[in-house]
Amino acid sequence: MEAGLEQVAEVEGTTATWLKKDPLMYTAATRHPMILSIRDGSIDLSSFKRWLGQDYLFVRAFVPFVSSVLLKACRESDDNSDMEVLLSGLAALNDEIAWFKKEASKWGVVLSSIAPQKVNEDYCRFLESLMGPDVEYTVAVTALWAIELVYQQSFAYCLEEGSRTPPELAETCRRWGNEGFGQYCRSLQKIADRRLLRATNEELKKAQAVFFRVLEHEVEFWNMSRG
Ligand code: HMH
Repeated sequence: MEAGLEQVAEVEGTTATWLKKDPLMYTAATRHPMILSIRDGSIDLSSFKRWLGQDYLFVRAFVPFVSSVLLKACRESDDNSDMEVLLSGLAALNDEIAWFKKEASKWGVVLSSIAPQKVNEDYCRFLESLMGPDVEYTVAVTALWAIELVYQQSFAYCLEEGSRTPPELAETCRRWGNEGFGQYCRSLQKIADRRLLRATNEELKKAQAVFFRVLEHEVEFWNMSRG
């Protein structure tokens, strides 16, 4: 008998089955033309600067979201190492905010005068919708994993052998494409898979919908940045 997706979930994790379910959507988010243009060196620097300013605003909204996931872990998790994984993510965001400021000044981007674009606002509103106490830890941590995964996969691709990423963009790519960040994403994935294995059907459905919504928001965010 052929193995169904549920049986695969027990062996390699629920999240792996989602990645297989809609490979085109996953590729759209992680191999976006914006990323391809960084990788082949053809990127328009005005796109990069637009991305930088908008992503800074996104990350500021991302901090309270990650905090809310940490809070849920402290209250709901069955494994106390989750808290340490999430705390390390939050600590990295402290560095990240400082890095955005430094990078912005390098490129002459004035962060204080940037207004969020609608796509960014919509994504931030989506994050807010996942912060309430009504959203289960399993669903929230799945969203967090998906959000981080897209950046990790996208920027790591720009660092692979044969890529022609401009040297002045390499540091940006390393921020999310480095091995430590890859490890962080795998830790988040493990947490999500562990929780999903014991989730109710309703939670599973919600988590899956949230996963695919994240991919859509990420594609929109790249589209917006590319202009
Ligand atoms: C839009 N998605 C977006 N921005 C980010 N900084 C990340 C994901 C990863 O942290």
